[in-house]
Amino acid sequence: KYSQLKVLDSKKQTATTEDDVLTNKDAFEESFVKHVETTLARNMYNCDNLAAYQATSNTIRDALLIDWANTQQKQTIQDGKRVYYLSLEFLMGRAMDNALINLKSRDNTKKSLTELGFNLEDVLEQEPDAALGNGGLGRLAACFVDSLSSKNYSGWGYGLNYQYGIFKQKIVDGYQIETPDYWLKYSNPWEIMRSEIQIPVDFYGYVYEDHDPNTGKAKKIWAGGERVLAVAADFPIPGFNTDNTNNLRLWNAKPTEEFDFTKFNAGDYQQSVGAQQRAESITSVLYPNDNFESGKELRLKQQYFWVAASLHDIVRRFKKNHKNNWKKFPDQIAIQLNDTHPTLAIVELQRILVDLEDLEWNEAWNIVTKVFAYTNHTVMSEALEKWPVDLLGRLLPRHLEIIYDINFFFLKEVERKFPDDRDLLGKVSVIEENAPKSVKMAFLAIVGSHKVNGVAELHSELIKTTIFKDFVKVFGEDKFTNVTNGITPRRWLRQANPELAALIAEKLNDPNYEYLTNLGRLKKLEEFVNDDEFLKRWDIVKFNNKVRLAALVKETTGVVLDPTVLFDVQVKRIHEYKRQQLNIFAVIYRYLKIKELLSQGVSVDEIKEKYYIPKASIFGGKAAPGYYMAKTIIHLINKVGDIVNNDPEIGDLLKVVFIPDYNVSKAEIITPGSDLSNHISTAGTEASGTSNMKFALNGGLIIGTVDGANVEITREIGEENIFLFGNLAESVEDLRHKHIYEGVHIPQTLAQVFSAIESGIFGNPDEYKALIDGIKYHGDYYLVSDDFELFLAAHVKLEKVFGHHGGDASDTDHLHKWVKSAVLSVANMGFFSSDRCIDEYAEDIWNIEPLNQ
Ligand code: F58
Repeated sequence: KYSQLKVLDSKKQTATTEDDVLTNKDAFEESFVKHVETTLARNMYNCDNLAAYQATSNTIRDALLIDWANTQQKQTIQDGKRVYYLSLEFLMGRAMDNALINLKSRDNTKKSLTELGFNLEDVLEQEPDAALGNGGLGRLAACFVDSLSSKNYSGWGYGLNYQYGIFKQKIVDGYQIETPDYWLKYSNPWEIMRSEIQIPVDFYGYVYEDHDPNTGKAKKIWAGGERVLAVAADFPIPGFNTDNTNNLRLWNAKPTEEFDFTKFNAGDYQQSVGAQQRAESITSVLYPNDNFESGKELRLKQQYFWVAASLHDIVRRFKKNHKNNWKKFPDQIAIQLNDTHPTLAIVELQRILVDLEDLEWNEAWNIVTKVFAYTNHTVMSEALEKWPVDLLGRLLPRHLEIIYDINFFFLKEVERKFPDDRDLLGKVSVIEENAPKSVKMAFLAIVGSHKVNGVAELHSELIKTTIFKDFVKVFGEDKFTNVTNGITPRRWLRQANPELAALIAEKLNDPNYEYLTNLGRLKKLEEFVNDDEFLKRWDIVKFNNKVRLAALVKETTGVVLDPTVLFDVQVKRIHEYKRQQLNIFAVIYRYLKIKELLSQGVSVDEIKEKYYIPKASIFGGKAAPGYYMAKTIIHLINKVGDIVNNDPEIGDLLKVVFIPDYNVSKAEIITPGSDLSNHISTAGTEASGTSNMKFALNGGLIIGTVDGANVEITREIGEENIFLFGNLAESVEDLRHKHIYEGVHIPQTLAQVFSAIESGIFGNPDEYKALIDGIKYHGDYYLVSDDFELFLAAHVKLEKVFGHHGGDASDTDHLHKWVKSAVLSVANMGFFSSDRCIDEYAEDIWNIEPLNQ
């Protein structure tokens, strides 16, 4: 160990030149020019912004790689426990600005680039988003790896390196059009290809029984089938204010050399090459569903490919240090399953230990269940994974046998514990017996894990009383826990909102921005809540951010927004349960009312004064390509925008825009520029939500339902600083029941909206028929009719507060009330740092501690 440490030491010394590029202008420029000339094979005379981005990122990457190598070496020497976060999605966004911030190199890079004739902001714009995720679940994984590094944990992410991330969304004639996101058009400077790390992964084939020649023991052999290679690509994850740099390993699928050799020999060259391409198709595309499982064979292939490669990598690393000392495995390794997508990892580890390493079943299972923990992200049945036994058995014959055995031993145990409860066995069985017979992945994940967590308090309570209640009976309460989600303040405050981050740093007397890894320190902002000078500065920061957002809206939609009006934002995946339809219906109602007032001769000024303050409704988000209802909602929003924005009578009283292709880098502009954001899901449906945290941390107020993390946000920031409305989760079931048995009551206000749509003012009413009929005649599952007027009332209340903001100076009661609420919100958002979440996982679930630096 001592000699290894010396190696580390000497490495540190050679590292200084690379480190210089972070803080020294000359060193940066020298490296920049070198990369332009050698890496890019260009020269400084024809170096455009794209080349400047590539040269800059290669320069920063060189420095990052030193920290990364040192960290891996240090972690190996310390040989402590490491957590592996298995997620099918990592929605990383852009890497460069984040690296500059975390490495404390932004100022030097900006200055150096200016000297070289470039503008840092323009250069940053060149980077494509790494959009390897759909929404909240994928972005959570990205925040978590940032926190693992920043809080000095040893933690790796494992995922897939999709060639195509989430599709790009275009709006044509008001309709969503999907185009492929070929994000690797230019080489990706942030990925380190590890061609030497290749892991074979098998599919299909058959199982037979053999006997060990030495012991005579029966043994299962999985043979035949098709083999592909998993090749590693590594992404260094820098921490903030620390050298600790973890690894995100994403797998690429490649054909094996001998792939379909028989066909090749038979002279069918074309077919043989075709089959090779099929191998690569495993990692070619991310499935674009949010809160919905499509159950396609290729999806299952992706899942197994990824967990098999990751587990063999983990086991190989363990054996290097600990040989076959399997008892130590759970002391060295924790694996977190991000939803049920990696559940086959449980089965694969049991297979490795029993079939390949010759452990007894119980000994192996004991190890497996100590290693894994499972996070649930939804209670909605359409999003719960189920794999038909036929499909699973064909693709992974040995795994299906093991699943049956796991279930058999589990049910035997349940029977022993609850001999009088025959029903219970059917309720907790991992196998769904009704056609098509299938494996319930969430149940398998629970049985194979030592902890199961939800992602916000309300959600964690709900899973215990609904979808997993029988498992609480079997395993006891303690196995089920809560870890409320969080977001990284590095990206979602410092990077997205540099002006606000700077103002806060100044007020906290914290020139090194240490509060970004100690977010509880925001609390001190409360001291300034009556300081008029401070409130004014705060308001100017918000205004500047609104100007930036207005510029984005102009650029992407052509619509000009007045930055002094209320910016009312709803950006997130489009889903009926998230209720963008509720929002757009309320916008239509507002438009109808304004038109009515105008027709009665009420002047625009009087309307502003007495009825409706001017506002811009800003929407954004993707619909899954096969989700008709979500696409209908997008279409309606766009059509309403066309009519309202081009109505000469309306002017700045109301604008409605849909920002196309909502993604992480757009979120970084939209979030700081919002006055008000909508988190208005039907109570009990949104597990947590994380954009609610982003908006509140950026000084925007929230209108929301009593759902997901809104509940805890309210508790932290105070209910006077948030606009809550709507029916509660506990009433939802009764209301749905009532809709079915007594019919849906449509309030007058909503009926007017429906009539307007049906009259054709927003285009062919047939296009919206399903949307309206779903509410009127098919049970209104998401309770739009029940919450509509409560939503309108919440708006009346909040607009009163906003309308006076910055207004009449004699109205001391209202003066600045909005801004004060914003300050108090930010001051109390410390809890929602993903650093706090990672600490909770580390202590309650993974049993790991931060490394000594
Ligand atoms: C989201 N789930 C939850 N799933 O909806 C949200 O409330 C929560 O804040 C977030 O997870 C993080 O915990 C989500 O994004 C998906 O997108 C899955 C992708 C793969 C198919 C199934 C849905």
